[in-house]
Amino acid sequence: MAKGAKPTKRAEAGSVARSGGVESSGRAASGGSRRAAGRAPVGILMGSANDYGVMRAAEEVLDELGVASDVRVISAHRTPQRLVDFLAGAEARGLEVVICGAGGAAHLAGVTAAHTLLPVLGVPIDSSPLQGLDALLATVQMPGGIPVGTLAIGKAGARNAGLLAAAILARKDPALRERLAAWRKAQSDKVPDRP
Ligand code: AIR
Repeated sequence: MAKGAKPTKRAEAGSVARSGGVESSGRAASGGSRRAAGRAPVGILMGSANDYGVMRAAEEVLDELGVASDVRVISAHRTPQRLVDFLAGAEARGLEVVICGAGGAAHLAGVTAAHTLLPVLGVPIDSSPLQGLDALLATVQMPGGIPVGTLAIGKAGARNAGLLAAAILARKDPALRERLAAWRKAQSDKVPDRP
């Protein structure tokens, strides 16, 4: 495993059967995700380990939906070769969607999109004195021809990136689609009628 890659120590947690990296049961998360287990269909990249406080929201919601993710610290600037290496075998490893979170001059999602045909979702991280506005503009303002689906700044964006990745996978996975529908219903049920 590349230096800086997140450990897979939680990969064995739970005993839910998997199919192609997506759990075949609708079991909800029980506090631990299963990173890089088997052929994880979603990659979660972040420019710094300091971004994990935000990006774990993507990992957690995918875990709630029974979708395995491969979580890595990869910087487009500080570890460019690590990014190239990670993406070189991505499709062969079963990756289907890549989520990228970075702050400041956030080029991670854009450079990732330049190196893969997989859909890339970008999460601007609010780690700079500009509170993520710099990362938002750097991530969203891609030149025509290389798309990045950009989410909101910070945790909401990371959570939505996870949900959007699941929605993409659910197009070809009816069981995941059902879990996503159940997740949405549970969310609705939690909203009180009155304050
Ligand atoms: N970053 C790292 N390499 C390229 C970029 N844009 C970003 C990280 C992090 C911010 O720089 O995504 O949000 C600050 O990183 P650090 O490690 O100094 O805390």
